[in-house]
Amino acid sequence: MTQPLTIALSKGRILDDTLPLLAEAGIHPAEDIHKSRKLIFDTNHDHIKLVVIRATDVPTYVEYGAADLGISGKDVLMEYNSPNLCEPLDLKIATCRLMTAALKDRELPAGRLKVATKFTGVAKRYFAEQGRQVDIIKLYGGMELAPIMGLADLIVDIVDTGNTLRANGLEPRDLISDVSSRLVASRASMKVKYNQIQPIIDSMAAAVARRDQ
Ligand code: PRT
Ligand code: MG
Repeated sequence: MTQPLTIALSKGRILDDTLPLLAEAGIHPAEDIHKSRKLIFDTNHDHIKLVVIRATDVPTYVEYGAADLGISGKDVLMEYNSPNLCEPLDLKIATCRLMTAALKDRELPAGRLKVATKFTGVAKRYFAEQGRQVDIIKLYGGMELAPIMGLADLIVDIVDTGNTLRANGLEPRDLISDVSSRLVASRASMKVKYNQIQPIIDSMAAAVARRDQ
């Protein structure tokens, strides 16, 4: 018998790129996700369900086995940083970059740096690798404001076009990582539910490859 299988989708901008890719992989929600307030959706496959949750919650659902597969930004996965998760496929959607940024033309102080970010784990590891002493200041949004207000010397944030930085008198400095959304699974469920999960990975991989052509 086919066991039920749940895929956790990140809502927001990743979802906009995910739904067409799922469709190309032959997985269609039973109703329009954008028009519904539901969080759980049946699909055209009897055994596959979709749940739509906050991007930052996807790795948690997958790690604890509440969802079998998830779709998450690499930034979110780097911040979550769990050895129990694996990334069987790069979906190449919702691409952007994790970067440091500072006020345009502003020289950074020589000593300890104040770094504002919501990616505190990523920032800690990055500056440790650089051998740079930093104080990390956790913010939940609007990071661009921190250097303007003198709260921080640097921010670590997502950059796509760079327009948000420029509009606030900031400039990108160093690349920390390229970002795209990934299919994520737990190492445990990859073993236990391999026969269920692998066909979905395969059909999504084929859809990604067709786009690359
Ligand atoms: O809002 P909430 O806290 O629930 O979640 P969220 O803001 O993390 O979700 P959402 O829907 O914004 O999606 C975030 C995910 O999309 C990230 O984790 C990335 O993997 C991916 N992604 C891709 C982006 C961008 N591109 C992006 N441009 N996430 C955010 N941005 C924002 C960025 O924070 C900055 O404010 O866009 C602005 C920069 O864009 P440019 O083009 O002005 O440089
Ligand atoms: Mg947002």
